[in-house]
Amino acid sequence: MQRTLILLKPDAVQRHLVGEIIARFERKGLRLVALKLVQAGRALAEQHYAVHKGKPFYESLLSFLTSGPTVALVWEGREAVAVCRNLMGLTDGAKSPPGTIRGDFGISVQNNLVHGSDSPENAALEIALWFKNEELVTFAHADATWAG
Ligand code: IDP
Ligand code: MG
Repeated sequence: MQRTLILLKPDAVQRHLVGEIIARFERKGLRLVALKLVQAGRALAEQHYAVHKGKPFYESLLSFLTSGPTVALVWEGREAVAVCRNLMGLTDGAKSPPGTIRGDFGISVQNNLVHGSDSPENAALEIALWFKNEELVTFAHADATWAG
């Protein structure tokens, strides 16, 4: 079963949108594997956004991600990476359609509320970056025969 890393970035926490956003992933039928509140430091932010090093928005992005607590989650389910990316919407909140998280709650490009892994390979790397193995919890899901 595919897994993905989701971050509710500091703007989601500061704007009291944590419950609202988690509910969208939960109601979709994804299964929770791990969840915690993290104050990211510079080193973690640099590793997480290493692919963007050198871009004009890189330093600002690191300041944003370290500016307050982030909620880190791992979700599991069929096509979890794509399912989560679709729930999130486009990077730019202004261009993201209504019904998506970024489309419903934001207008900024940088402060776009959520991060979601963009491939199963990156998901594995990102999950290992944010969570220790023992923080990933495997359990039997009561809806297994219904939700797929
Ligand atoms: P994604 O989060 O939709 O995958 P990426 O292109 O991977 O988008 O960018 C990572 C994060 O960097 C975005 O979520 C956003 O917070 C920020 N970002 C991306 N492009 C810009 C930009 O042009 N200006 C400012 N911030 C940006
Ligand atoms: Mg990305």
